[in-house]
Amino acid sequence: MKETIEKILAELNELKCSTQKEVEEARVRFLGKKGEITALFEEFRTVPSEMKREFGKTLNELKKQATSKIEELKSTITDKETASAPKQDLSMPGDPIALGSRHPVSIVRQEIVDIFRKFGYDVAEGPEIEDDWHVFEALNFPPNHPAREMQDTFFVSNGHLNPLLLRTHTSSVQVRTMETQPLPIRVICPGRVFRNEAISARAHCIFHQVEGLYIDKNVSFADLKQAILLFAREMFGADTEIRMRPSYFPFTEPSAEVDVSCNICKGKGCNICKGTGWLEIMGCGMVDPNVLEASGIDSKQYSGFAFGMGVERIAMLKWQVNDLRHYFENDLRFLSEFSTATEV
Ligand code: 2NL
Repeated sequence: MKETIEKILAELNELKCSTQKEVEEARVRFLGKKGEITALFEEFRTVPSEMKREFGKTLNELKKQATSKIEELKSTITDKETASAPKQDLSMPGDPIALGSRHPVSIVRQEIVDIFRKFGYDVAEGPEIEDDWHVFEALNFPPNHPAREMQDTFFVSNGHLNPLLLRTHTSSVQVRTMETQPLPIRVICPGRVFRNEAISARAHCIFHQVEGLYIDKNVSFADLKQAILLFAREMFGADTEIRMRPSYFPFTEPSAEVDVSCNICKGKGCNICKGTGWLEIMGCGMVDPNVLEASGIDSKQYSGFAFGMGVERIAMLKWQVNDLRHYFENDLRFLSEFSTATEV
C-alpha cells in the first residue's frame, strides 16, 4: 500500500494536462468512484488497527494533494480547442429588437384630433372623475334621467350631497371650457369615458370619445353639417357622403345621428353596412339654450353646435374589427397588426 501511495504521489507530481478533458480524465482516474485513491480508502479498512493512524494520515494527505493538483490544473488550463474555436458566429444577424406600436385607438383618436386642429379647433382635456353638475346637471339632463342611475353610471362616492362619478362623456370637459374660456369657443375633447354596461362585442364599460363644440354668434345647423361633411371626407375619403337622421340628446336641440356612405361597398350594400350603404359614425346637434345658459353664456346672443363620436367605433369601421373587446385585451397578435397602419 505504501508503494502504491508513493507511486500515485509521483504520478501526481508529473501530471500534465493540456485540455480540460484530460484534467477530467485524471480526476476520474484518481478520485472517481473507481479511482485509484478511492480504492486505497477501501483497502484502508483491512489495515491492522495499530497502523490505521499512520496510514489514515498519509491517505488523507494524498487525497488533499490530488484534489488541489486537479483544481490547479482545472483553473490554469485554457483548452486549445476552445480557445482557438470562435466563441460566437460573428456572421449571424443580430437579435431583432421587437418594436412596439401605437394602439389602434390612439392612432384613430390622433387622426380625428389632427383633422379638427386643421379646422382651427383647440384641444381640451379634463378630469375623468367628475361631479354631477359637469356630467349631467349643466347638460340639461332632467333630474330622473336614466343615465343618472347607478345601473348606468359608476359612482365613486355615494350617498354624498354632491357625489363624485366617472364621466360618461367628455361633454363635461366642454362644460368646463364654456365656464372658463372667452367666446368664441372652438374646442375638441378627446378622452376616456365610463359607462356601467355589460361587456360584449358591441359594448364596453370603458371607451374613448372625441367631442367637439363650436360656439359663436350666428352659428347655424348648416355650419354643423358642413363641419361634419369636411371631417367625414378627411377621415373616410374625398368621395364620402353624409346623411343626418333626427335623434334626441338632452343637451342638443335639434339633434341628429350622422351616417357616412359605406366606403367598402361604395353604397351598394355589404355586410359591414348591413346592406344599407350607410354607417353610423356620430351624434350631433345645436347646443340646447339651457346648456349655454347653465354655463353663463347668453343664448340670445350666442348659438353653437356640438358633436360626439366613439373612437373604438370609428376604428372598427376603419379596420373592420368585429369585436370591441380586442381593443382592451392587449393581445400582441391583434396590436401588431396596426404597427404600420397609419404611422407617419
Ligand atoms: C354620441 C353623441 C353627442 C354632444 C355629444 C355636446 C356637448 C355639449 C353641449 C352639447 Cl357641452 N352637446 N355634445 C352633442 C351631441 C351628440 O354625442 O353618440 N356620442 C358618442
